[in-house]
Amino acid sequence: MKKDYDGLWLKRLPAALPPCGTSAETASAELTAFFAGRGAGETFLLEPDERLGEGCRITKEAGVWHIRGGESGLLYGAYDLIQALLTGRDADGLTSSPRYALRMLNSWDNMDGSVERGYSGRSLWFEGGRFEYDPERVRYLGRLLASAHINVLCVNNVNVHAPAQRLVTDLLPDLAAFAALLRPFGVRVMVSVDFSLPLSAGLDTADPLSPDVLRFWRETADRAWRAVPDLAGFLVKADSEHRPGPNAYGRSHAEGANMLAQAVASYGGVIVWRAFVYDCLQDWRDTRTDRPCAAYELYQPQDGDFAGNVILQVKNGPYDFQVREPVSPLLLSMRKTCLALELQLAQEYTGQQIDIYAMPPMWREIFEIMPADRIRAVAAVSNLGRGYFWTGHPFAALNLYAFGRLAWDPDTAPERVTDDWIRLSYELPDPDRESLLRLLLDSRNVYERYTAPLGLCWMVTPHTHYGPNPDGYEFDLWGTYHRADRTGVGIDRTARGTGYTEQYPEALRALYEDPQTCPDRLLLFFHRLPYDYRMRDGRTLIQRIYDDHFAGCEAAEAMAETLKALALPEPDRREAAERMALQLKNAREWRDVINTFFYRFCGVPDERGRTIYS
Ligand code: GCV
Repeated sequence: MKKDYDGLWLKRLPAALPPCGTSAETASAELTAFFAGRGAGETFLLEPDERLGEGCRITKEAGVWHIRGGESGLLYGAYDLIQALLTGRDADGLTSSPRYALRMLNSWDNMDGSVERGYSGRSLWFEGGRFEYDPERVRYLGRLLASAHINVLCVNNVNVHAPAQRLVTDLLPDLAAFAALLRPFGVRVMVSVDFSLPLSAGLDTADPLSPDVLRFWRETADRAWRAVPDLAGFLVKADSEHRPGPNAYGRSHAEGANMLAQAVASYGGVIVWRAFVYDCLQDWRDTRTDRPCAAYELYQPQDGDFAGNVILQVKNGPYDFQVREPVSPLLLSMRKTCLALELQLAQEYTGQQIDIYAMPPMWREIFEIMPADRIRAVAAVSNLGRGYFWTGHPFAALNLYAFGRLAWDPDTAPERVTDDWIRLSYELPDPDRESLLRLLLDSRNVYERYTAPLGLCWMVTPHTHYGPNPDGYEFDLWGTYHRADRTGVGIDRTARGTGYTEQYPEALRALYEDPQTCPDRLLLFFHRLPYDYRMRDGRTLIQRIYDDHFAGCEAAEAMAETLKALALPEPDRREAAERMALQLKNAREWRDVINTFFYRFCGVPDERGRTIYS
């Protein structure tokens, strides 16, 4: 029987690709044999050069491919070369080194086997409150991550539920065994910890300034690093969505994070501290509090206060992985703090691995704006699970692959990384490959238009976050409002409004401040406008809302036709077709619900006479 993990882009890569620790001679022989088996007489020589670290250098000398690098550099170099050869690209003279030292996959796996916001099945390594896995499956995972150059895996959810607290106590031997399986692939593990852990251990406080608390964390770190000497660090969600944190003791986030940082410093560990902090008990009547402002207001004044081994992990936008948000101003402003960018591969708000949503074009926009010098790490919420396709939709694997590639080299063009993934995953005739490439690259635009064009956020079904419900979060306590009424829609986030635009550096502030210069795609994120507002293209706002929803839905229908014509192998073809039928249903529902929602407010019919239900 076919294994559940016999797929993804690894299927065309050699199964015995050298893990770290394999001798260079063996690895060279394995690579040579792999290509000989494919009828290509390529010869390889791996030459360890510790000075190159994770980086690598590839040359072809007298017909022989030389790969030079440190331990994981050799591994990455081997993968780069194979991928170049399989995708028909020249690799001679290629030198490569990572832009970001930590390229982290954050799993939101719970120890009962469920995955928060997981759309690909249950956890690959937890079940029944403990580690439970097939070691071969974990090694496959290691290869998968190494091939994308991802070097850290956080094994548990940032919402640390009771059994997961044991990962740094009595379950340490199990964590160590799991880490040992991934180590040969250059992947280190990380653990999410609960800030109130000292309380569960019997202390009467978790106050970061208490000497007892520091001692507790030192002992915890000591045990953890003794069990897993290359543990990458601890990930912490504190004072966020009801999780405990330093605020309960009147302490700042810097004080909380620095105490933990002190406890792990001697082991070379880092504290990854999430900046996803806002008032999740807001009263919708309160129009002065504006959730996107929250993180900057809290953290910017603490810039410079964080220890050198604290990394502040910031979601790409100021809200929460909506279809389109501006880049978080924190990423542009914390000059004296180590930062990590957090992305979400799990398609919580972007189609849940049913609707096609390829992320590289979106990340490109973020990387283009982000200052390279201050960002030390990139993290992504995993989209993996134990379902037949590890990523739900077979095409969602692109997002995992591309995340690793762009975390290594954010200058890689979305077209290039998407094309590479297609070539590695499918042997398609050229026209089909090009159709799939275009389909994927446009998929975010399509999804955005039928769901949430113009920067509209939060019109989703509460809790599940799939499908439309324009008022689902409007009278709720999460700070998630669009404030549509009969006069207009959107929130004024300019200096005259909530002042959010003022958190940006001057050039962006000025761009966003004026609806005439603000990009259309963010218009209703930054501005409150009447329905008859004249857009730059001459259309009214309401007409543009209707047009985008109609156009998005039509584009989804065209996508379905393109998909039907592709010579995809089974079972990918069947799985993609089944999901496409659901995507079309979703697109039509979004179009009709949102258009009707606005039509009922403003009473303006569609200029082109298309059906809008009343
Ligand atoms: C892990 C959103 C999600 C939550 C998630 C949270 C976070 O609110 O809906 O499921 O919790 O973000 O990033 O911490």
